[in-house]
Amino acid sequence: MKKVLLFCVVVVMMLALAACNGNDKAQDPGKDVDDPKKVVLRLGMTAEADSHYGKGAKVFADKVAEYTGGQVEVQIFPSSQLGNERDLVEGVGVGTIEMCLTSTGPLPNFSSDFMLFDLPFIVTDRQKAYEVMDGTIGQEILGSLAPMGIKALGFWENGFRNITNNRAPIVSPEDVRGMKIRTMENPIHLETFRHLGAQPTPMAWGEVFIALQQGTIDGQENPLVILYTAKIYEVQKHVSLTGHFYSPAVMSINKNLFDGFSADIQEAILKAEKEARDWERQYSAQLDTELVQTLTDAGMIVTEVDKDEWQRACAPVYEKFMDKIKPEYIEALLGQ
Ligand code: EAX
Repeated sequence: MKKVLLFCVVVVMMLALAACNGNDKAQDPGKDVDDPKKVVLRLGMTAEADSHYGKGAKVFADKVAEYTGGQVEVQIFPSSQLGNERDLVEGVGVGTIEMCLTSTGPLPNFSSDFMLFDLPFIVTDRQKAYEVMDGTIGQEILGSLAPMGIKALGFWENGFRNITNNRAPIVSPEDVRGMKIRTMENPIHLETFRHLGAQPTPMAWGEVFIALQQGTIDGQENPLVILYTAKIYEVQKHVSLTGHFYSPAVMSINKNLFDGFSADIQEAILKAEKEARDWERQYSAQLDTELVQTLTDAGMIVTEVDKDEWQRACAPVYEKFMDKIKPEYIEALLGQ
């Protein structure tokens, strides 16, 4: 009897030990339980899989697999599956997810340096923006997220933002007066539409389609590729090509995780990110040209506007934020 009892105790202890080890593997984020040597990087985004973010992330994932010899796998989670953009940034910072690709819109909530890009019409030429973003100023701004636990790898592109609505063609700045326009959770975006007389409504991207469908907001503003891939044309009749804000996007990875990689793996990820970033930027610019006709064919009424008139109307917003943005940053973008 004693031998049977002892045998049962040993078996239970062995099972408990195995379960504990199994749990350790399962709880270790970024690990593949079937292949402990393999690193899995979950990459979250709010945009759709067929958007510029989604296709650029696929190029990144393929290059990471190639350059690491399959040691690192990037798994892409589009359509806000892992949360809205603020959740994604916070998650990467604390390590609950490994990577994200988000617009810079919510980033001033984490580092005011990112406000630079939100000033209306501060960017009118992509190439000049790329020079600043890829130079010392851009790298300084990316580095400002490090205290958050985030290694911001590079600036990708979301694009020039255009206003949509269901009431009537928006031609002049006064046409948005009184309109409930959804904006990102960004202080300059909010102030700009407030200044124009609209009722700006900050909202996570994942809630916008339903809000437009139910009419709780009149319009929103985004690059054409977001309008197309998120099917905004199904719930919005008009788009005006204001291009009032230029949105970069930022590819981020948890800093502790990245710093813990070997030099070879770090080099492979950095090489893959730069090549995929450049691919995504040119793809985004190409779509801006192609999608005017595509959205027209999808039933939207596309309105050209006098951008100089819009730039003059938005200019007073600058003075409200001059004390929050380094003057040399603004000169670098305007002076290019
Ligand atoms: O980053 O929230 C937005 O309007 C963004 O453009 C979208 O999440 C893609």
